Amino acid sequence: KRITFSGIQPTGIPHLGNYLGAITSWVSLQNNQSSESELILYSIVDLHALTIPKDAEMLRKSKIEIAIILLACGINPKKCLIFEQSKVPAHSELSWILNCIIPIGWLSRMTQWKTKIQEQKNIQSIEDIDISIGLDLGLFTYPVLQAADILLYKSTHVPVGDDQVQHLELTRNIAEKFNKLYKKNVFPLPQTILVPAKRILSLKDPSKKMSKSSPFEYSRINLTDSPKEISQKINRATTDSQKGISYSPDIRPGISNLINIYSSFTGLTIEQVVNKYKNYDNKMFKDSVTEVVIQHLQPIQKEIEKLRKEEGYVKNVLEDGANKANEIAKRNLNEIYKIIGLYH
Ligand code: AQP
Repeated sequence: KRITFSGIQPTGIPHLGNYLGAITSWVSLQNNQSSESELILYSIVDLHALTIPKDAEMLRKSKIEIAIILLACGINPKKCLIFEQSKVPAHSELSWILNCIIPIGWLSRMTQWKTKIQEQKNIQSIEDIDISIGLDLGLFTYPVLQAADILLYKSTHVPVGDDQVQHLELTRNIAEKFNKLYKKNVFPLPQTILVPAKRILSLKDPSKKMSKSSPFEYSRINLTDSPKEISQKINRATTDSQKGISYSPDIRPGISNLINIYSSFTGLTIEQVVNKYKNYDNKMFKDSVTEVVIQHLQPIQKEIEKLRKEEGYVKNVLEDGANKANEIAKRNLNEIYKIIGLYH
């Protein structure tokens, strides 16, 4: 049976990275299900959001806003389960069990916590970061909870952005270790499903990914940004002074990022985009990117406005999703508790 799981953190408004790196593939997976027996779960992972301290009221609002945005982007609760992670306690319970079999070394190699600490503490080189730097345990063990999210449902497929590839590899290692330890094939090894868009980069500093939690508002385009904001942010995006438009992520990361965004929205290949715009200057190309982004986001934004007036419906969708997810999660956790000797 094919079981797909993915999550998004309610740490702010989803941006183009979340959209092109994850949400679009969530929608197409949901629409291209091959059989009735397939199961798809999309979770608003609020427990993960606690790894970056948040104002409680903001977190509450953010969760509803994310649910609205997912629905507006085309997530259909008739075809998949959409739910809040904290409404399914088995995520935390399995996470503890997995914590007990994971060496600290596996986690210390992960780059996500290092990048977050680097930004928080304004450290120049990622090489200078180790676990003695004043790191919260939750941020460090984030990938363990993520593995629990995935393995709890015995997921076989996980659509994520390029930035999560390392965590998925770790999840497979954890599943393998658990299966070996208890001599049972409990967890399938989940496959990573990557979208062609790969990593969308920060408009301010294209050596970093576009991120909800970056303090720099103009580093990202939120799905709710007005046409004026989109235009201002793209115009301000860091590029270079080289003439013409060419794709070279190492040498011209800023321009290449914009080409990637344009290509993802239009369906044109990178090559086709470059051919079309090679003689444009940066400003003219930025205008074209702006136009495409605004045009694409317009219907989504209309739907967001509509759903904002239907909060009751959105809450019902989440409750229904959590009820169904809980049923599966409890059954699987029960089996795991028996295998490891907690239950008879
Ligand atoms: N810049 C990105 N490019 C491509 N994909 C991305 N994703 C995130 N940023 C990019 C993908 O979006 C999904 C949901 O991400 P998340 O909210 O769970 O957490 P994240 O990966 O840590 O995303 P952010 O925006 O950077 O959030 P913060 O700043 O709160 O940590 C994932 O599948 C991710 O790959």
